[in-house]
Amino acid sequence: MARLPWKLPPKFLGLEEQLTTPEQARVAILPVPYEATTSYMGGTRHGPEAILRASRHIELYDHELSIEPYRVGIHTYPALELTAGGPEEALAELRKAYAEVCQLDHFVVVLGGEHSITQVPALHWAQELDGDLSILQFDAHADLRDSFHGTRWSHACVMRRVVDRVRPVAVGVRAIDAEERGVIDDLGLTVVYGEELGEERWIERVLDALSDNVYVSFDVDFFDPAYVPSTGTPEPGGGTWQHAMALLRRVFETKTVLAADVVELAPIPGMVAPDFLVAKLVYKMIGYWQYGSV
Ligand SMILES: [Mn+2]
Repeated sequence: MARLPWKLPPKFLGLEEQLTTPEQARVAILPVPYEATTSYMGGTRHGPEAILRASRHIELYDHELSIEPYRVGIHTYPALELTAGGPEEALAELRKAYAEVCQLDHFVVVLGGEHSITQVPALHWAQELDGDLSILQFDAHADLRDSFHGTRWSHACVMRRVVDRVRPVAVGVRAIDAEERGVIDDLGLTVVYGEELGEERWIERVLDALSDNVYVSFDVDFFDPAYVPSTGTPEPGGGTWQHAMALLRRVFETKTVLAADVVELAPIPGMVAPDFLVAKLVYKMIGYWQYGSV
């Protein structure tokens, strides 16, 4: 029976069994198709599945790094179905699950789902490191509102929920309100706005602002909608693939990146290029992590 062509549960890259067991793998993918507070276009609950599907078509050799990053082994967990009983309960479930997953010592990449889930891994690592952590936030938005559409647990508030314990350094920001501008100024947060991407020393500004230990949170609306229109709130004037790669490479080379998430992909049926881009982004991060950790 085992030899019959059963449909397999979706696995990142569609790797063979021996490279995906939790014992063999050094990297783990945790799909969290959570969507509760989306404010404009929905569909981010389909993000993880689209990323996993697209990942099967990625070239496994990374010519930039001259390595085959998949050889470190990548375990893909089944999707976590968080309760629909409210954001606080859902995040509590995620907190428990994330803590258990982290016990296995993998480099864990969470696939969202909406951005509100980031507060769980960010606070987990902040606690582990006794506050010696910063967040590199790729995002069109600052997510620093105290509440949004009546809830403090919205995707638009996620950095405000963590900012007193972990310092975010945001890149690609181009849609904020006056309250958020006030928080940025009051706390002296470093923000690289959309129009500043690619400016002289923009990467050094980010590196200088980050502490040695970094959590990477990648909201795919960082990208210009020309690259990724498939997201909840697409904003013009975003970053390119090259911006993201140039910064990520330097961060993984010079900092200790503990874990990451990639959130807010809301796939558009029939449009595969953004799904593929995001899947490849995850694979590039795994490659940079491996490269940076040798
Ligand atoms: Mn965003």
